[in-house]
Amino acid sequence: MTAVDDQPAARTLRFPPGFRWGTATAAYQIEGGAQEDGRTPSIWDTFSRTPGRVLNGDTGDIAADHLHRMPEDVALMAELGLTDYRFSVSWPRVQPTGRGPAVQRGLDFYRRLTDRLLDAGIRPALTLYHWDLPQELEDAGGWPERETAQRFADYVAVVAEALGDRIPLWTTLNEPWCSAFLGYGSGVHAPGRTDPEAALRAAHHLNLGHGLAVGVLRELLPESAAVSLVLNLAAVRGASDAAADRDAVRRIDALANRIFLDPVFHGSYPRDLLDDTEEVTDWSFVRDGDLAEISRPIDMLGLNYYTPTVVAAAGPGHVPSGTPSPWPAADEAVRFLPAPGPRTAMDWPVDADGLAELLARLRRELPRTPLLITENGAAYHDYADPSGAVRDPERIAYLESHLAAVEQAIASGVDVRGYFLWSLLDNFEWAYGYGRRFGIVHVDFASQRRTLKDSARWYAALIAANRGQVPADGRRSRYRRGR
Ligand code: IFM
Repeated sequence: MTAVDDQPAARTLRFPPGFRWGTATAAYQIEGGAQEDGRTPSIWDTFSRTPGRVLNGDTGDIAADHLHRMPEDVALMAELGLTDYRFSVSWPRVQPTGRGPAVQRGLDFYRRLTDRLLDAGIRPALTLYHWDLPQELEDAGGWPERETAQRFADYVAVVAEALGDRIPLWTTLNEPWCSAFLGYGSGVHAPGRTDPEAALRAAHHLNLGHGLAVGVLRELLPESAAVSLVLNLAAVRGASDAAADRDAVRRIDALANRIFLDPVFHGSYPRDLLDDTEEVTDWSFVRDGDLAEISRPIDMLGLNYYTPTVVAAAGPGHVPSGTPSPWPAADEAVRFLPAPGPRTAMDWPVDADGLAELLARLRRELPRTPLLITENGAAYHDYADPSGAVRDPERIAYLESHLAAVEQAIASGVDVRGYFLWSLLDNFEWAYGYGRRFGIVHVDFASQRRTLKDSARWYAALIAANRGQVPADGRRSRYRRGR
């Protein structure tokens, strides 16, 4: 069965043979089963149970019930024609206290998932950390403490020993910027701390955890397995070309991008970052040998992109917002401005040029590193109409414009190997709970019924056209109705 009838993809977006067509998810956002098989709370269980932290008091207790519906979800992926699927392992499900031996029942879920994917001809891409730190490790200090990086490396060994023979692509961390700066700076993500120094310490220890994990993976995985890191790099633009606005861009670029890119790819922290933040920290938590560890070579870089960031110099009379900032030491100096254009349900401007800008930059700066788009997508307030269909033309337009940017980037020489749409299923969107829907598959959270949205059919048609399964002649698609 396929999600497309015999009609072509709506546009003749063309990608090289072998391009990976995926979707991405994360454990806490879809799995549910929060108390099953010996799983203990992660920082997100604690945070979501804290009144006022998550919209409507939602938690990931049940989420999209993927823990129990995994076979159905893999069948959906096969129906869409996906070649790849990116998921994350829940640390507290496989190593509940963040220390010691693995819980086999926890690991078994990921073994079954991997086997199902491979049986369906879908390549698994495994992310080791997508924000669900075991609460016990947070109680011991969390990512601001060096010990957490070592705990992470030990957990990585547990997962690599169990699944190393079957997973071709491994990612250490997903979006360490969010873990460090939203988790410990602005506090809008778990664990909800608001301490600029802790945020910078966390960023370094996440980098260190990544480097230690790369070392472990190189030791335990077959040579054929690829190792990567996923960053949500910011496409930072200045409000004008004035020197002060350019300096605001430089400052945010250091805190959003170069704080990860420089140590990972060049073995150093940017001088301007250290200078900008000297009133917050002296960076003495960076020890001899750390940067060598962090800069172990990786095989690929994953880029997550949603929307650009526009900044200006704060200027005279600027009053910082007064709410805790995710940008250490930048609050007094930088103003954030809305980008123009239509917005998604996250209130994020739709702007595919930002993706093009980042890809061009990565080609200039890291010409020998293959890239994957590991997340890209949009939230809209989707619902099933009386006929049962879920119409999401804005999401299709969003995806089409961003995939067109990727197509063009490849044509201009950027080495992009694949695209993982965020997300397969509607899911727990962190502080927005179930109030934002990113899926191309609609989930009715009361019944857990899955319904393909129009965007899923559009994506399936595009994949089929590119995999040579249907002709792509530019005619408008007709998608098979209903499931
Ligand atoms: O849902 C998140 C995902 O977990 C990480 N990247 C951004 C997505 C949308 O906010």
